[in-house]
Amino acid sequence: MKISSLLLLAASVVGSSAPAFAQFAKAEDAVKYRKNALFVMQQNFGRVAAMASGKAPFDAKVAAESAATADFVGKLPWVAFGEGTDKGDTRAKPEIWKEPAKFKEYADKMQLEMSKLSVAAKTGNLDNIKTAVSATGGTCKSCHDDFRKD
Ligand code: ASC
Repeated sequence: MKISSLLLLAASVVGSSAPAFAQFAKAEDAVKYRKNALFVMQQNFGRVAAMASGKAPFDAKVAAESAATADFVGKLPWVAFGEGTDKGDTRAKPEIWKEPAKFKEYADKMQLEMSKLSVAAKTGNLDNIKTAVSATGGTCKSCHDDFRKD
């Protein structure tokens, strides 16, 4: 085997045995990262949801921008749920690491519904937005029910 192949092999072995939060300097950073991403997502989703429920005046441009931001930011948290990030300042339940396939299914469903909300918001049609907000909110809730403390 060539030296370069050996080096590649060694790198992949080291890589696969490193903790999943290795892309963050420490587990604490992973927790902060996912919480901040989820917070920014919620703030943007919440703005659109407030318009959908009539609590805020409907502004099609703000709705479209907010939904697009929520859609993008909603893709970010998941990489930060690696092994070893179950402790500290987090409400994440241990079930996340016991049932990773189910957790991923919920996370994927949320991202799918959030992307549909972004499409709906671009139409500028409030009825479409209401339907998509409701579907998206349901995915937030079911994940919190099963995977978040309190
Ligand atoms: C939000 C938020 C949630 C969801 C959920 C919808 O704005 O913070 O967790 O919507 O309440 O049922």
